[in-house]
Amino acid sequence: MTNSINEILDAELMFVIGSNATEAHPILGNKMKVAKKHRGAKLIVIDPRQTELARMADLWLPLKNGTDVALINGIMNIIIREGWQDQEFIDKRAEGYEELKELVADYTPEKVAEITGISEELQYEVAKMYTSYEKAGIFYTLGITEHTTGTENVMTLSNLAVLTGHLGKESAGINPLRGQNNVQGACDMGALPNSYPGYGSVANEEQAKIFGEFWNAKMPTEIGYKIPQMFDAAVAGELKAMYVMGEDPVLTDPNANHVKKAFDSLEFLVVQDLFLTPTAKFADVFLPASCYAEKDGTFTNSERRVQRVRKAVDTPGEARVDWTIIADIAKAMGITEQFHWRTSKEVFDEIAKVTPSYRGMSFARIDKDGLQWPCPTPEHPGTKYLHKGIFARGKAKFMPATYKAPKELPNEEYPFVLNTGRMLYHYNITTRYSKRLNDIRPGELMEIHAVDAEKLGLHEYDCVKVTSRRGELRTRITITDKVQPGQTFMSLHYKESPVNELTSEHMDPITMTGEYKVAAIRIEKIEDQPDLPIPQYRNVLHSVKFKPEEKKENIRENIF
Ligand SMILES: Nc1nc2c(c(=O)[nH]1)N[C@H]1C(S)=C(S)[C@@H](COP(=O)(O)OP(=O)(O)OC[C@H]3O[C@@H](n4cnc5c(=O)[nH]c(N)nc54)[C@H](O)[C@@H]3O)O[C@H]1N2
Ligand SMILES: Nc1nc2c(c(=O)[nH]1)N[C@H]1C(S)=C(S)[C@@H](COP(=O)(O)OP(=O)(O)OC[C@H]3O[C@@H](n4cnc5c(=O)[nH]c(N)nc54)[C@H](O)[C@@H]3O)O[C@H]1N2
Ligand SMILES: [Mo]
Repeated sequence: MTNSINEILDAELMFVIGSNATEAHPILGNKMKVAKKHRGAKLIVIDPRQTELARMADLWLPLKNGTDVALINGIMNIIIREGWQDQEFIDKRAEGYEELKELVADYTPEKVAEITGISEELQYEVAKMYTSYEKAGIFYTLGITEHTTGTENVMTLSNLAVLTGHLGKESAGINPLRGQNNVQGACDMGALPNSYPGYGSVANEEQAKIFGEFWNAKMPTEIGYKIPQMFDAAVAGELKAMYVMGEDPVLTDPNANHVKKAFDSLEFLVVQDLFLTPTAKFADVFLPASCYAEKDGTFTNSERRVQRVRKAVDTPGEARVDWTIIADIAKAMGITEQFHWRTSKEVFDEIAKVTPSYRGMSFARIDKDGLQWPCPTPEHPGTKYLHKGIFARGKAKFMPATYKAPKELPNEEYPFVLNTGRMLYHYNITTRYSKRLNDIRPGELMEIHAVDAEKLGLHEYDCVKVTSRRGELRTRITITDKVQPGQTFMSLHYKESPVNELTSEHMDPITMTGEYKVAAIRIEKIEDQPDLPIPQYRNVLHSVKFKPEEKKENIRENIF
């Protein structure tokens, strides 16, 4: 996030696109609700699904999946046509405006309405509302990134923010909401094939020299494989071994059949996890690890805040703290110069030493409230929001992008669009191991519109077989107007209805993120499947619908 979570409370306008924040980021989403309900903020939601925020929004744009570039280009076209851009900001702080202007001129309201399904009036209202407020922040998540045009989607949103000068100030900016508790920290640490801690490029000789001196080792300058490249290389017999830690790709990577084939092709697989996951079934060696409550260390959250994590309970059985496992394996491999840490504090001291944006941090300084990077010196107070006065590269560069349709569109054989994501009660594939949470929502319910349910002769909780070009699964359905006719939605949470058997092999060519949000599918009614559990109640955020035999207490009080 360029800005901080609490700045949401003072926002005048929230532009939420491809983000189901009240389910996927409930604390932050709650601040959005407070800003909207009690502090007069305006809310624009752009999402094909009618999320809770969409229902509260001043303007909700249920665009066709994967058409965001066209929509945002169209909104910029209107802004420029009406002269609502922030010309002073553009002149002072940006370059490439003429190219942007030229490109978006093609995105006339009529053309954009045709592509996106959003009326010309609604496009105009959004353009007007977003430019009518100073403190206007963009919030986006996977509805933007998990597409073949994910990179272009993000660039187009950045163009919009720069065009309107909604950057480098409080309660504004571009705010991608991070997924897992420490995904920001993992990236900051260089757990990526192309960067060192602090985002220096692996390919840069200068960086290789600096890190080589830190670690007294010769650093490679070759950029490594991204995850999908690893699977392809494994299938091709070019990659022989993998070490998978804290990830269950058999369930969570797209096109599961290809992933399983890749694991089958390896000569050696190590899995380090809390549970014997479906991926662990392919492993030659399983290393039992420790969860967040069993270890000391830090997590870095969405607003770049580095926070302490403290051990609360001992690890069970033979399980061990992750970094001690890695250090011992390194020693067993004969590495003697590095991995000498004795405590997690010593690990953090090394992090601060080698990561420029963390250099001013220590366990003592982050003890209570943490610190937001960049924090380059021991006196630096941390950084609440980015790009004040100057961008990292000097001037912001507009990156105009043309609209490209998703790779897989529905046809006669596969007439429905499948959109996938999450719901409040489960966390990716991990919370299914918790009996209490599993009891709340024990099985998948594919969302389908009443018009389509009727066509297929389906009733609430009926069982269906869902088929895509890559695989099939069984699930129960729920009939809801959260999705539009022709569209469906499933979560990634259930191994009994493993949605990534269906998702596509297409990906963003730059980030190699899968096109999780669009696949074409066919749905057929099948006889009742007793092994697929019927949930006791639906998502309470939308409607509380009890079956007659169930208790009629307030379900929220039961849960919390
Ligand atoms: N309760 C809960 N919270 C979680 C998680 C969880 O599993 N459960 N997982 C965490 C993780 S790892 C992540 S990454 C985040 C993800 O957080 P989110 O991205 O908010 O969650 P998703 O449900 O994947 O999808 C986001 C929204 O994008 C919309 N969308 C789909 N396609 C399009 C499109 O083409 N355009 C637009 N504009 N919108 C589209 C979907 O309809 C959906 O409402 O959540 C985190 N928080
Ligand atoms: N169809 C579809 N698929 C998706 C998505 C989607 O929207 N649609 N979203 C994608 C996204 S954004 C994400 S982030 C991925 C998530 O995919 P995964 O990362 O595979 O799922 P998680 O449930 O986050 O965690 C994976 C494993 O980490 C283990 N674990 C937890 N804590 C620790 C620890 O401290 N140490 C170790 N060693 N292990 C630990 C858990 O037991 C679990 O098995 O799924 C992706 N897959
Ligand atoms: Mo994620």
